Amino acid sequence: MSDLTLARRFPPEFVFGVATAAFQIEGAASEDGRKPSIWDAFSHMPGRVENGDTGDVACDHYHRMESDLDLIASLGVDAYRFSIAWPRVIPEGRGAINDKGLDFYERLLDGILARGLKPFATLYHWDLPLELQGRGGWTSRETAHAFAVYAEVVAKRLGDRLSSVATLNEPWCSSFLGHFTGEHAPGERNLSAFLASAHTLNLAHGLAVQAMRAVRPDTAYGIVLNAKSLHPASAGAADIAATGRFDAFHNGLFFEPLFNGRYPDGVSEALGSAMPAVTSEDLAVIRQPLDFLGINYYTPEHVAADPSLAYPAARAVPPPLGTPVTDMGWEIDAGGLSHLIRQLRSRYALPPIYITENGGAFRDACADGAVHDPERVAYLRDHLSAVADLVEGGSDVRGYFAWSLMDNFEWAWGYAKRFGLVHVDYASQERTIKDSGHWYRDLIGLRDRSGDAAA
Ligand code: IFM
Repeated sequence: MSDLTLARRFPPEFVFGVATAAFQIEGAASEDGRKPSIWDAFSHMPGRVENGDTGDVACDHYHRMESDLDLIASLGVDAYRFSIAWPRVIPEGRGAINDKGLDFYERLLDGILARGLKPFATLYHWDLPLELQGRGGWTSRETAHAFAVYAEVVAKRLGDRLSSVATLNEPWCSSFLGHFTGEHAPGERNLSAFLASAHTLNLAHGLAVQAMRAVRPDTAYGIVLNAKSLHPASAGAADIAATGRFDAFHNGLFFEPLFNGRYPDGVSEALGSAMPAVTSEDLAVIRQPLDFLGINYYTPEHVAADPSLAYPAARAVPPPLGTPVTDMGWEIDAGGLSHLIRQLRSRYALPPIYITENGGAFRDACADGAVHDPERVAYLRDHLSAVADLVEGGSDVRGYFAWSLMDNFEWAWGYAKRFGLVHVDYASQERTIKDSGHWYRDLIGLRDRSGDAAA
């Protein structure tokens, strides 16, 4: 299919954007009143992040915000998804508000709007104020209430400029990777802590939506989930049943309370003694009506039964040898995105969906002012084509954000993995638009904005 045909499969109002997150790009870790987050502490611990990388400087976006916004505008996108750093706004998580932090986001929003872009803000992309970690972090219900206060502060000061706010980005990562496998901050490895943090995050989301709606009822509120796109590793009954359990454990812990007001039966039965206390009031708070759901999709997973493991007695197995993968080792399969969205829509009454992240890490080399990244172009083309299939098939998918605007701090991988449409030379902070960035800009430019898109 030609790029012209692909571009014209999207309705004129479809939103094309690029995404980033505060900790991954901002740097300026201790400037203008910002205090440390759990990721500052974690990344400074030996052995936690590849190569000892930290977010101290990152892409220096805090100081280069205006030129980065020019860069975004030059890509021809409609929207910019970014996150607000809680430790800039309320440096200790609760208590004193830092006006200088809010000033930065006010300037950012003014810059976004001045360039005719739509701002899509996320309140929490993993940078919990470190002070709150000392009080139990996401395993403590106090943190949910502190988050609601932070959300209200943002709504009051920035709400007039915000059209769309997601509360949390990928709470599965904050809870599972942060509290169960320990790969992410705060690096805990404990089942009860994982389940408690998942519940606090769900509660924090609900309380924050309530708090922001009370201040700014007209803003669109939602949440961003990295739902797993799961397939049984074989047609055998054991693998099929294992996939169901795996799904409840990883996806159901978030989707069920958010959209059905309950935790999955299987999880509560199997892990009851490890589950936190959950009241019916909590469940009512969590199940707020939402204006949108953000879905981040990168790769599918194949699930096999493994009776040697604790519940869910299942594990993700690698794809067959020879399957194309990204530099993260993640299988490339655009079909996994359509499978996921169709499955979610068949299970839940969902609000309009945005694909809030999608993209690939590849080993890019910058030479003579150019970066040739044909694999990323192919990845984006295939996934956008899957999104077009969904839209044509009647799924209410309203936008797509490429992850990421530019190479950045890829969490436990530090700067070793590059997801950007724009290459960053971390020594000079020079930005170079990769071939994929040019391709994305050209595709967006080929859209039919007249309202009568050709087939
Ligand atoms: O870089 C991350 C992002 O912060 C959250 N979603 C997945 C991306 C790639 O790993």
